Amino acid sequence: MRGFFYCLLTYCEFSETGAQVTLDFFTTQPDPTTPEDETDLIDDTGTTYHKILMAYNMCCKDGLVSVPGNTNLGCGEWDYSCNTYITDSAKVNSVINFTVTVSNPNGQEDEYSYNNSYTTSFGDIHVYADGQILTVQLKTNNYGHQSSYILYKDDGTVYYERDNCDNNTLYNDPFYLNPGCYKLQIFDSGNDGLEFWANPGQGEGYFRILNADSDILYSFEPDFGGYAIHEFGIGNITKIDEIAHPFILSVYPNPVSDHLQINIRGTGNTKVTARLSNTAMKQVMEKEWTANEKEFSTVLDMKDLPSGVYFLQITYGNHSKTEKIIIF
Ligand SMILES: [Ca+2]
Repeated sequence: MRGFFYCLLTYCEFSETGAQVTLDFFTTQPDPTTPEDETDLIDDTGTTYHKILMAYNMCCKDGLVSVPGNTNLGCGEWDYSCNTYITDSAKVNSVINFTVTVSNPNGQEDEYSYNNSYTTSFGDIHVYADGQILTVQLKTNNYGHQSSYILYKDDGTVYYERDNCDNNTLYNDPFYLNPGCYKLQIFDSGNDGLEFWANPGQGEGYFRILNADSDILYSFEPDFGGYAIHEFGIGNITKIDEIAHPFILSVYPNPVSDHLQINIRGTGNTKVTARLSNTAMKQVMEKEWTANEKEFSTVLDMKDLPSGVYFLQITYGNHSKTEKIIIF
């Protein structure tokens, strides 16, 4: 049901003692500059305010309305004044806190210690096992041109993009992703998602992630408005040495018909291996070089390979990255 339950999760933790504390609660609806509510917390040495989790629940002013020919219900006008804050301690486990504390600033004793700590909260993300092909599946509705999606790598660069979609078409895009963090974002230029109760004329669609056995690992809510985001990790996403010793890889053009240019920037003096596999994970090419300098470039000849999707794994010293390559 579209927008029936907008909620804001706010996590607060207080351990300081001192003066009375006033908390202003903000939501993104309807006006983020105006506090939705205020609560005075009286701080005394005997009281610790701990793990207060609030959700803001809007009321439907007009009552639920039904749309002829559609079983879904919606609200004609929202009432933002109901100010119903609920606490749900069961949700605390889904929230992870990251706290930064400043100590001994400039090598001196701090004159004002009350602002030395800041806590922010974030939700856990999906982590999928590495070493498997994940398929991003998009089924468009009657307005295929409104749908597009982008798979981003953790550095914000675009790993893959699909747009110019046809109507009522099923797209299956396989990815063999290296361990790391990714963001999958779907867009709808009509701002009414793949499905919306008030626009039954656009038909139905879906957007999801499947494994090699066609099991659904993740499914986007099709009523997502203008866009929806799924952030996820592959494999061991806390592998520190991958972050500490990266190498920069660029591979182009992609799609490629004959010559694939590979450029690497790293530490030099290491072995470089290129392994090319098809979507059945059968290796069709392996090459090896030595990078003597920090900049390394080479060209792979692809023109004798059948057209299709391939995965190019570049190993640089102890680290590797995989790029999806399309040969046409
Ligand atoms: Ca749409």
